[in-house]
Amino acid sequence: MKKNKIINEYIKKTRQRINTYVDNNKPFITYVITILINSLLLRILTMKSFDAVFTIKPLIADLAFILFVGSFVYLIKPNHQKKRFIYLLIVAFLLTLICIINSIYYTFYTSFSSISLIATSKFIVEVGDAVTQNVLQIKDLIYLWGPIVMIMTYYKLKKEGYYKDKKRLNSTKKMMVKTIYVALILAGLFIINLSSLEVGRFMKQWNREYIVKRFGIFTYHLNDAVKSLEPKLVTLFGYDSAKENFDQYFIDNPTIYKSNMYTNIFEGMNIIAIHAESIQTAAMEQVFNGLELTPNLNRLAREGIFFDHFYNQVSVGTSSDTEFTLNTSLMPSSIGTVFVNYFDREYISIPKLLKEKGYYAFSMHGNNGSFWNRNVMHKSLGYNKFYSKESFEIDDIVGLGLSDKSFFRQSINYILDIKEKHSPYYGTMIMLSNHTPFNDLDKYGNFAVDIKETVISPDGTSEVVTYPYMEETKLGNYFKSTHYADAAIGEFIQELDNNNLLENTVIIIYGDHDARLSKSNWNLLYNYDKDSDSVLDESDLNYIDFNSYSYELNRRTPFIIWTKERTFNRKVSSVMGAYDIAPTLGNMFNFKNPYALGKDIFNHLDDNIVVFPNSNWLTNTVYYNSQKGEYLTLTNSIISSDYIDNNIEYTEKLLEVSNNIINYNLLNFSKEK
Ligand code: GP9
Ligand code: MN
Repeated sequence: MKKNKIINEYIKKTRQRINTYVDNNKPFITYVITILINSLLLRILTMKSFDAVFTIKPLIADLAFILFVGSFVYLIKPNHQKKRFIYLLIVAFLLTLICIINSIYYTFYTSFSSISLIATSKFIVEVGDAVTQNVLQIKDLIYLWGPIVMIMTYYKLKKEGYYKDKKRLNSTKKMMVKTIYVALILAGLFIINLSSLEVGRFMKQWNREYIVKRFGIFTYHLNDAVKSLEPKLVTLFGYDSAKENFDQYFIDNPTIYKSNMYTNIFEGMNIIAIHAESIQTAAMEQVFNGLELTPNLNRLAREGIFFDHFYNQVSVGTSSDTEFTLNTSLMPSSIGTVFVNYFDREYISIPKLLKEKGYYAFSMHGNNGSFWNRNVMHKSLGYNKFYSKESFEIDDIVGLGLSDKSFFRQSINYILDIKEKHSPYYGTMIMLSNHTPFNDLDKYGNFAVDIKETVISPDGTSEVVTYPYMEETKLGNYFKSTHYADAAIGEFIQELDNNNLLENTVIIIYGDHDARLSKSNWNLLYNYDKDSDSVLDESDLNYIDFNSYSYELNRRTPFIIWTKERTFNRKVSSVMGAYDIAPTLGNMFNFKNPYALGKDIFNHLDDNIVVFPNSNWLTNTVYYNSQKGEYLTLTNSIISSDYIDNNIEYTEKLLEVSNNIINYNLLNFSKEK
């Protein structure tokens, strides 16, 4: 009885407190609610995602942000109610403006705006275009209802004598501290509920839709502002020493083009480069129940030149880092991502070098053009045209979006059109379907990743016994997805052939990075015990130690050079990095990048080195782990400490010069001081 009374009393008091708070802070509450609704409205109207209504996370993040910036209103003395109102109105107007700008930007780019894009004069015209071509649609202005309601509320309250009430004078600086507390608690709640995927994507900031959907527009822009400042801050100092270091590097390591058996063999031929999402060389090596997992890639690899120890050198920019490194022979940036943060620098790239030789350069991708900021960066890299999602009919979806099969099918007409108008051409086809999390299983077709064995009983009858093996595992799903991607590549090559597009054309295929699956997945593949349907015991004689080095070495992705016009049947097993592609193709197609960090692999089959962005490095004889300061020898040859030290030094210098080139825009010779 007594307990109930206390509870009732408590509820009564809390209710009273809330009522007093609401009564004393009506203008502030109006501000919070209207802006919160505007942010929600933006998510619904742009991404047309009605699940945005039911997602609590972005609402919490928005609320924390809105409360925080609004809280400073309590610094203004309570008897200056008009000034307080003006402060709230200005904040509300600015936040509404963010919604309006994004609403306009989204219509044009199917993405959200970025401070770095607007602030960079080179691209302002583009954003300017977007604004002028999108003359004030009603849906962009709808957000103004917020400030209008605030103004109306202000005058209504004024008329009612609300501001004359002495009670309102209680809300002072103390109120600000309390509001900030609430904002911080909300922010804390929001942060502890984030998944690692959400945190990862937030740090990278490239998937803008995803971030706005999960974090709300204001947190997105806050993060965007910080990310946009990063590259500016690092370049404020140190240009002269960076330039000196750059000059010295290329004196010590000049880019030499020595001729070899492949010099100029493909000069003047078209290039179609297939960016094969997440394809690992290890996947190409898989055979299940007598069936090759990737028969098409395997055939192309057999007939062409196949580099089976090719490694990507990606950092947080994954796909985009490979596109960058492959085209420029530079390393990805150590801070941020080149495609997102350093798109406004000058780069020497394959498209630009080929264009000097009369080529036309294009790229195609079935996803949003703003992913990885490609719509801006592909222009920077020198592609004449980038065909993104808008150019394709989204008639078949696998994984992240338009299926590879449909994408390739639809691209044929575009390529035919390009062929008619331009010759020769260089095209990059960026695949999409084989992307983590590889769970669109019913779309991949039927490819069993189990083990089927025929057992003959003593009475002569036979029976097929099935062991699950990779079925229902993440790696197994990845294999099924890879099988789909391989089939898509096969169909594409066939269609190109049917349309005479293989004539005078070289096909380049590269896996863009590994599938990012954990070590335990691969361990099961290489150490499967049928009887227990699990990993073999380590003491078993057949147990293969798949350790962290094996994992790193297993991240190989295929690199294939193939043309219908000539059979090579060549496998190259020396280690090679994505930065070696431009110099290697340069020798074959006769274009030269004097500031390449990679090498023509055919002149360095024995002494090549693959540098990774985390300063690990790999040669034919050693994998060096710079985090641990230890290495694994890959052959029986004796490794001298000089060999290790020289390569460590080379790696550090190479990474430094690459970062300097990007940060200080050192390839922009027109602006040289
Ligand atoms: C997105 C696709 C994926 O369009 O290229 O990028 P990733 O996650 O592989 O870096
Ligand atoms: Mn990728």
